This record gives sequence, structure tokens and C-alpha cells, in this order.
Amino acid sequence: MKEQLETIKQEALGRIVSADELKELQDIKVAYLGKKGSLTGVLRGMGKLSKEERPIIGELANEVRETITTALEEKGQKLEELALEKQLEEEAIDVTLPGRPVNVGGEHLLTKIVEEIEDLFIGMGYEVREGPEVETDYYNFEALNLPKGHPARDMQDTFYVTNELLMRTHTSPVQARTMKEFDGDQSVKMICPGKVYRRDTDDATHSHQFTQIEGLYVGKDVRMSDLKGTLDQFAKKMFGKDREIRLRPSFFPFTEPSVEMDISCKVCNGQGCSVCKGTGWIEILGAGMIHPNVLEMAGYDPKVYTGFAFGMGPERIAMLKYGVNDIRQFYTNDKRFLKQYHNA
Ligand code: 2NL
Repeated sequence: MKEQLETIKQEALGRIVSADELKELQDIKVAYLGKKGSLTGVLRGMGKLSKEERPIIGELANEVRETITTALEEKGQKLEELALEKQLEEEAIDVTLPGRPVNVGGEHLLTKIVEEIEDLFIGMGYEVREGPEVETDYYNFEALNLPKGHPARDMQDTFYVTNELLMRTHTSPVQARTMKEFDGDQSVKMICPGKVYRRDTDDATHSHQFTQIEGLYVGKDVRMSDLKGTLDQFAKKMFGKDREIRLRPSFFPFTEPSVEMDISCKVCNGQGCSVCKGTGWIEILGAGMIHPNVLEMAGYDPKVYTGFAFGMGPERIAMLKYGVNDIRQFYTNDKRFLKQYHNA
């Protein structure tokens, strides 16, 4: 029996040494120490031994069991460590590898200009208002002194949705709506940026959809000199404190009198060059004193209230400020174009 135990021990240890998976160790444990294992089998036969032999064999059997158990545990630990090491090696991240570039977006040049203009007027006490892009004929035309059949409607012919609904041709309806909301007895100071639509053939300077920012100030005692001072501030803050402005007579159906504002050319400082086509001046926006008919339709008494309004195209402002030569650059979203202005 001693030899039997010795054989079992050697055989088990041999198998443990050559095992290279945890599963194998489990099998070895079952094969030797399990209920039907060979060591257990030997111990069952101890009943046949004499009283003198029994404790000796018992002690030996215990020792064999302990040796096998310890060897299994040690090998088990070693295999687990090896497995962990292998996993760590396989899943290792090389922190020295260069990272994949992340595409960071930026503000669109047009958004930037619009927000710059907004901030400038907010600083002068104006509030920013928005309104619907699909408008009624009434707010887009009639309320702005452009009754049905008025010849000036032809200049801004547009996309009609129905006979009475259309894509707005300017942001003025937002102002007409706001004045109406203020009920004819409060002053209004607002600007309204937004998309507008006109039936136009796209080229370097025209687009069927573009952006407009209009401003309006209605109050008691608002005068042409207020308009001039406001526009002068705007021009200097937007294009530099050395810019001069000039107002030329013009016509809009919704203002009387109407003006067009130019700024002195930055390139030649008013001397005349190719940018200003030799005139020394560059046209920036249109403006005027709000027509009494427009005030009246919005519920204001033109004998008590007066006001001025102005309108400009941020695309044109951006083109002048940054030397963009084609309005379509704003809408085609070529990243090579857009990226140039991310830190401008
Ligand atoms: C331009 C000229 C202008 C207005 C817009 C306006 C609005 C109301 C009443 C009176 Cl509610 N006027 N807006 C006035 C003058 C000129 O725009 O060249 N825009 C690009």
C-alpha cells in the first residue's frame, strides 16, 4: 500500500507539473482526491490493514493528500498569474502612439457676423426678435405699405405657398408683428436677423435664399439724427473707428425719407480704388424714417410716434470685411472655406 501511495503521489505531481490549463488541474483533483479518485480508493481499503499498519498508512495517505493539494494550489496560482499576464499583454495600450485626429467644428462665418451685429445693437438697448419664414401676404407686403398690385412687389417676387402665404422676402414682417404686439403705446427697439427668400438666379452676388438683419426704433421724438448717430456707431464698431459714413437719398416703400448708407473705403481711405470702384465709398445698408402708413397699420399714431428702420445683408457685410468674393461660399459648406474663419 505504501508503494501504491507513492505511485499515486508521483503520478499526480507529474501531471500537475505538465498541466498548462486550469481545467486540467480540476480534472487532476477529481481523478486523485475526488469521491471516486484513486487516493480515496486506497483509503477505503484501509479496513483490511492491521491495527499497527493503519496509523502509519493513514499518516502517509494524509501526507500524500496534502502534497497533492498544495501542488494543485501552487500550480493553480501560477497559471492564473500567467493568464493575467497574457491578458495584460494582449490588451496593452501603447500610449506613445499618436492619437487619431478629432474633427473639431467651428462657428460659421455668417453666424459669427450675425452675432457680432446682434451684440453691437444689444449694447445700444435693442432686443433680438425672430419670426416665421413662411409669412402671410399681409405682414410681408400690405402692412409695409406694399398693397396688392404695387410695382415694388415685382422687385422682390418670391416663392408663394398659396395665394396668401409666401416665403418672406425680408425680415420686416417680424417688426410689423412686434409693433402690433406692443399695442401702439410703447416704444420699440428691436433687431431681427433671419433667412429671407427671393426669386433670383444664383450667381456670385445673388442668392434665392440669404440673410437679413433689420432694425427698428419707434418712440416719441425719434428723429433722423438718431438714425444717423446709430448707423455711425454701427459702422465704426463694425469696420473700425476711422470709417466715415455718408447717407444718400433713396427709396423704399416702407420709409420716408429713405436713405442708403455708404462707409468710406478702408482699402484706399476714400481716395478711390478698384474695391470701391473709384468712388471712395462702399454701400452697406438701406434705412429711413418709418412711413406714417406703416406706423398707422401697426396701431401707432404717426402724429405721436415716429421711428427709424434699417436693413442690411450680413453676407455682404462679411464679404466686405473678410474679402469673400462669392456669396455661394456661405452655403456650399466647403470646409476649406469655413475653416479659414474659425479663429478670425
Ligand atoms: C436693405 C434695406 C430696409 C427697412 C429695411 C423697415 C421695416 C419696417 C418699417 C420700415 Cl417694419 N422699414 N425696414 C427700412 C429701410 C430699408 O432695408 O437694403 N436691406 C437689405
